Amino acid sequence: MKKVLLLNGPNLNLLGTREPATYGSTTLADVEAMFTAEAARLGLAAECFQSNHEGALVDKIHETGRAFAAGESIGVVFNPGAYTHTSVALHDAIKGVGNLPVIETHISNVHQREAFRHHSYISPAAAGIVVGFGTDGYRLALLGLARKAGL
Ligand code: CA2
Repeated sequence: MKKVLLLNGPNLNLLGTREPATYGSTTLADVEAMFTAEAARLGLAAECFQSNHEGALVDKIHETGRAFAAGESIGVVFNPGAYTHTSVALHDAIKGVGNLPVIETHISNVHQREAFRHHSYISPAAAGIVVGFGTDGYRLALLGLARKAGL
């Protein structure tokens, strides 16, 4: 069974506990359970990983790039959190591992928010982008990624 990675960046462990007007009341555990169930429905094994540390996210992208090259993974649904707007390292990691399909996903509509959220270092390296659908966006991103993989 091929794998799919749900990768969440800094502060997304707080999902559902604060700022419900912006991020909703669904917790990260809820999102991961939904993602795992939806992946299973598509015949995929989900792995879920969240970190507040940029290097840990870089390492996970490298690991998944190797799994993709070996035909063991279809790619990543990735919410890089605030690193979206700052991280050349994450941009380089995605580019550096080759063709790994990464679907950049944001819960909020970042383009409706502060100007500093309008630029993404991830988008030029992403295979697709989902923005502004709340936590449903993770499911939409998974469906798009699966479709790109021919599922
Ligand atoms: O809309 C998104 O998904 C974001 O990636 C979320 C990031 C933000 O920096 C991006 O601009 C857009 C912030 C994640 C913080 O998540 C929290 C969730 C609940 C309570 C506090 C923070």
